[in-house]
Amino acid sequence: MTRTAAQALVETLVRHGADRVFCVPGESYLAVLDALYDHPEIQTICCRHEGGAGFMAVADAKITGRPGIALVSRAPGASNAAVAVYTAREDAVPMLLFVGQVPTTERGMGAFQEVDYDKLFGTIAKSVIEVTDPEQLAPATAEAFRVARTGTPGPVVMAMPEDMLTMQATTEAAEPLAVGRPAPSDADVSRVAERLAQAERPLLIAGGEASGPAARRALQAVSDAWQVPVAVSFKHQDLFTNAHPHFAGHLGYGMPASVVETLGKADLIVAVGTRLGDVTTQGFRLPKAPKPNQPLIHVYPDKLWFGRRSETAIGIASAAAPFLDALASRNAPEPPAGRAEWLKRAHAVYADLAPWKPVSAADGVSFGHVAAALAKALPEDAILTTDAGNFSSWLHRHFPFRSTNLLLGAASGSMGLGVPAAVAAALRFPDRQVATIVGDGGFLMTGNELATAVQYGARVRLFVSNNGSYGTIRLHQERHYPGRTIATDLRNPDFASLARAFGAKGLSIRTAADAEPVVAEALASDGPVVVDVAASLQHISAFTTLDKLARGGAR
Ligand SMILES: Cc1ncc(C[n+]2csc(CCOP(=O)(O)OP(=O)(O)O)c2C)c(N)n1
Repeated sequence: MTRTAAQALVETLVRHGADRVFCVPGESYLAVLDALYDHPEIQTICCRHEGGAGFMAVADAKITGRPGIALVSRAPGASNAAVAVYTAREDAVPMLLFVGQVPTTERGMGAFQEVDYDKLFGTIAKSVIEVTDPEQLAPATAEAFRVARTGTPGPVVMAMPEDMLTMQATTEAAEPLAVGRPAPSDADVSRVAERLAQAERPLLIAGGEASGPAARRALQAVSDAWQVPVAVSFKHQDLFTNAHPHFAGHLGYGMPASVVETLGKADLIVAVGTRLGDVTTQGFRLPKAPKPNQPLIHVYPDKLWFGRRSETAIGIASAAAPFLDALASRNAPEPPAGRAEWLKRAHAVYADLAPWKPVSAADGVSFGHVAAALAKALPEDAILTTDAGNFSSWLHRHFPFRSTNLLLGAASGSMGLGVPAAVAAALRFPDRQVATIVGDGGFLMTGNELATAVQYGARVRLFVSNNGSYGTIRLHQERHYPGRTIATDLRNPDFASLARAFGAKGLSIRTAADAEPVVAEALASDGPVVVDVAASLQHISAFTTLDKLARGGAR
């Protein structure tokens, strides 16, 4: 039986278990859309901007562990989607971006909306494939799934010339290719067990590759059995229950110097499922690059990262879950005498920062009131999504994440993920609470996807920190160019009215006293909700104020 290449592509997606794709339609890949029409087992979510569609695919991949899929039109659509491709690479998330291309007969002629995707995505995608032979589209798609998931997961861009898509293909839809899931050898685990048994002050740093439910359970089991404190990498604060006495903090932005000082006293670091990036290592100081102050054991599925930043004593090419499982099942000996004291010191890094003290502000509500109200009201399995900006400092500082929560943020630091990630999460989990915190800057970048939430009934709760500023950049201006504020003031719409115009519920938090009742009302609502928070700019982050900055105060 023959089929068009586009039909073979969609059948291949079905065979790979794809059940949802995010798109903005384009004339360049009409044949794929038409093939999707015949496959209702794949839900096609029509978005409002390719950045939003791409971010939804990134978030969906973070949730399911399978490649997130976005389809976009040629050059203009592809350019709009680039931020999500970059984020998928930075966050090591498997993603497939299918892009239309001009007909093969016009390729190289500078045709309308022709672009060389190898060049456009060359440095941000893991791989770029342009398929010109209709017989190859299905097998190339299977290969794209494999590449996106192998080693360091990442984005694969598939360019599809318009005429190729409608040509007949005799090849069957392609079956999934095997993806190796590297596991440690017994000898590897023994070497780690020996070092751990001897260390007085070990520290485990867990990252995003350890975010599946099995890895979370095994992480807890290792920490309990081996009496090891656990710090978590940037934007992965949900991997380990923060209130647990072994939790040693979130290695994100804004951490006081004392964090590196205290945790840097570790005499062994075991990094699992993290690439030990710049933010997590607090500027390549924990562990120190290029030569750490203590032996570093690095466990990651891709050995490319061993020794790349910091000298590695032992590198184990393994996924987090099998390594942690194997380690948890070893008999842990009684730890050395100083261990209990070390656990206390490591937990104090988090515990000293975490308590929230209500503050009053003359120019609005400190966003800490919202974080505190969310902490009080959200159930244990709530999903939180964040955008990039200072408002997130209150969440990271004061929200006591549990390993049953799911936190979706961009380690790439890209603004714009928060709202699309909420839509993707609410579609996956219609019965769980999905709360988003986003700035007024980020909300007007991809908040248009509120329309997508309304259209598909995604129950998102979006809390907008309306401080009238690109606050993060304002903070940097205050530090480096005090009194010379430029291009950071924002004049905003009333986000609650805007929400109503979209067909969502619009609420407002105007005073600190509004925080708890309005959060409760938002969480009790049936459909999508936007809460406009009149946020204080004076309280510019959870760590400082404009007045302190003006006095040359730290942070
Ligand atoms: C796509 C993108 N553009 C620009 C930046 C630079 N940037 C980082 S934070 C920020 C301001 C965020 O403002 P807002 O969303 O209002 O949150 P706030 O910092 O005020 O809490 C900007 C412009 C970025 N990280 N990503």
